[in-house]
Amino acid sequence: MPGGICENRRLRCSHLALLGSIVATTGWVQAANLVSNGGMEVPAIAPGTILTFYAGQTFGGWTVSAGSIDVVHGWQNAEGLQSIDLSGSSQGTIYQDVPTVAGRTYDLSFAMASDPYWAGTRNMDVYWGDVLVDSLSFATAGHTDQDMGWMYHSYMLTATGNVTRLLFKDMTHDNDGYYGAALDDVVLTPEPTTLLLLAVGGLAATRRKRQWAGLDRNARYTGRPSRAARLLRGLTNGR
Ligand SMILES: [Ca+2]
Repeated sequence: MPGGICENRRLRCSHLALLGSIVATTGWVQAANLVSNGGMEVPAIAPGTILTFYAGQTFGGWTVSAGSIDVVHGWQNAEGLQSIDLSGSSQGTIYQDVPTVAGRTYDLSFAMASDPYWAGTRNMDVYWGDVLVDSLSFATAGHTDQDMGWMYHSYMLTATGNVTRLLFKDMTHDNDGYYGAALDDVVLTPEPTTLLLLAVGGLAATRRKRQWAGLDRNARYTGRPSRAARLLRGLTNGR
């Protein structure tokens, strides 16, 4: 069968070849989380307990660089069985250095809430390399340890080197240091649409911010399909 299945479907096959190239180039299919232990499930601790890590210590890929944090297994989590209080006994900072490609764009998302055992507002800064991505706050009022009110936040970030430091810093100042921002479900993946959009018409790779409430991290995908998704659908339909 000379030419195979593509012989009489040249246009569609060329589209599929392009799609395959895009997928291969962008890692669009099931891109792995570049963050280790983004769900704060390591180390696994006993239900109803906390485990504190101090500056200079590491846990499951994260390094504590200031203050301390608590791994918590007991309150409602955004994902899995554990999350962290970013202020263990003093305001904590954690980071990890992730492999990146200069010029490439990445999707960062995570869930934020607060240690619910003190009624104030929690603050947290997020850094991507030297860039302050966002300064977030979370009001604890109305939430409990079984109704944490997790909020997801997501950003499009461009790397400038082959390693980028992702850092979370508790900025809660008006408590005694034991009640900080809660953090869970940190996911960093290569942006699947950036190269496609560049290929078909250009895109300024800029930061974007979205946020949504609840425990379903996929909730953000219930909105209108992105331009890239619509283009991909057209390609796969042979149009
Ligand atoms: Ca978790």
